[in-house]
Amino acid sequence: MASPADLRAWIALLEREGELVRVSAEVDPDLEITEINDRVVKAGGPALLFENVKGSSHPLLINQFGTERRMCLAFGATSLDEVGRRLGDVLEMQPPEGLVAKVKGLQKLKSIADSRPKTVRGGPAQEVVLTGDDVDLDLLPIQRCWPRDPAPFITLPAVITHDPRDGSRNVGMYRMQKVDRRTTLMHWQIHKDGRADYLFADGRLEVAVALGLDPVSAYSASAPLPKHIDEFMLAGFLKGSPVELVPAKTISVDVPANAEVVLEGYVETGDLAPEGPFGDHTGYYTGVEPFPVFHVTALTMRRDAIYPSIVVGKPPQEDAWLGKATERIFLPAIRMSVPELVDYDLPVAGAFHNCCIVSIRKRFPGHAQKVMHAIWGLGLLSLTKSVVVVDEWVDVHDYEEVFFRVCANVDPKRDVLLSEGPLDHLDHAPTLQFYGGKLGIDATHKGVAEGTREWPPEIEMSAEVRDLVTRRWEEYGIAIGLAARDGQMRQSAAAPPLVPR
Ligand SMILES: Cc1cc2nc3c(=O)[nH]c(=O)nc-3n(C[C@H](O)[C@H](O)[C@H](O)COP(=O)(O)O)c2cc1C
Ligand SMILES: [Mn+2]
Repeated sequence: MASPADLRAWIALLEREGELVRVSAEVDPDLEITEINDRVVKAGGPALLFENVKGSSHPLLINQFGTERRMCLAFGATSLDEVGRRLGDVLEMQPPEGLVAKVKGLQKLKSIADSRPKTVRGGPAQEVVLTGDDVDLDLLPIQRCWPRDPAPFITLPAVITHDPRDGSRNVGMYRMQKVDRRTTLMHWQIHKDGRADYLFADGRLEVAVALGLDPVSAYSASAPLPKHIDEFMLAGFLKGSPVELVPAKTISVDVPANAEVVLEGYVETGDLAPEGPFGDHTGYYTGVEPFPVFHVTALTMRRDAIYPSIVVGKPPQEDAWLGKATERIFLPAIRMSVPELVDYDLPVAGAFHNCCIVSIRKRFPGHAQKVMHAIWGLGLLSLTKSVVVVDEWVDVHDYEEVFFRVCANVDPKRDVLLSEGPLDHLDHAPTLQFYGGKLGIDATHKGVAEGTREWPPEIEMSAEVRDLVTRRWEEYGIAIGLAARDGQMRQSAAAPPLVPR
């Protein structure tokens, strides 16, 4: 399965798979689309293509990422873990032994080499070119998402900048509050690479914004890569074909040739204006803060451009699946630094950085605390507010089981670590913005090596009796079916010894 080449191919695929509904009734981009979409997202419903949006001749696509199945279709994969393995295979590459391994190794290296974006002559993104006074953001069906939002916001952009020091490209997804026909704000939070490019600029920084990309390129803008790594390279690697770029019309930035819409323009040092409030993915409104002003010098687009949108708000929302994709895709990369990490889960209700559950192969006293500190030291995961550590046999995605382990295995005085450090820009809970408390909960088994009593064995029925009851089940005439045992938690019995004695 290949991933779709552009937004049109993606829409066609969604339609073939019964994953898209076209809405021809006129709808208002002012709040109404949010309410429709909120109901559909929460019901696990389809992507929506609103063909008749009040005040605009361009259709609006929303909820393209709203389920795990659609996310897998986007990546041309059967599971998000499979996408993670594609990346893991390359990260884990060892010097090959023998001819077969060498050939395989070369294929992997080729997949990296082929992932570099490539420049092409032209593309549909520039069928229509509006510059200067002709630039008009009112042409686009930009949504005002929530009642207290002061203006419409562009919500699903791929914002492209170059580091003024070394020219390296950065692509990120940041909401853009519309100010007028030719101006928006750029919500670059303090921990983000886009913000760093802006801060390194002395004067003007050119910015391009691509709207309506193939789903993998769009996803890549949200991926938390180290600063010097180009998100479009990740997109090319995950798609198996390079992102194609064309030179922009009014700035020296290359833009995706397949985009539906491109905004070209610039921001300037010290040119800030109040942004917000905005109904955010925290489930609350984020307050008003100064953010850079983006001046649009050109609007280029396909003749019949489709405008992509997303609404964040109280979880779960569509962005849950962009986050889950990141969680799965980056697992192998995290294991490169934290090899004892078996699995992790960022609960959607925790807005991703409020809680991280990790399972570890525990080998020594204090191992859980080591992993907490590792999480607090890793990229954007460093913003994680609370870390819960469980043993390797616990399913981190089964919150009921995690809750059981936390309740059963924790002595709050001994196993709760209070620390402090950087917190997410949008977190309204800490007393100071950006900085506050961290909570680590060690819900692993302990033992004498950690200065505590002998840990009791977990209750588990013997395999013989389980088999016997399974064999005889029909005989008992109890009509609830064997499924009753499916909810059983995994047992520690099969696991290697805990803390070495
Ligand atoms: C729907 C959506 C909206 C987002 N909005 C913002 C935003 O307004 N500001 C921001 O800094 N990050 C936002 N993010 C998160 C960034 O896209 C993400 O942290 C990304 O890794 C930033 O890229 P960068 O580190 O290259 O700057 C959003 C993510 C999603 C999925
Ligand atoms: Mn980046």
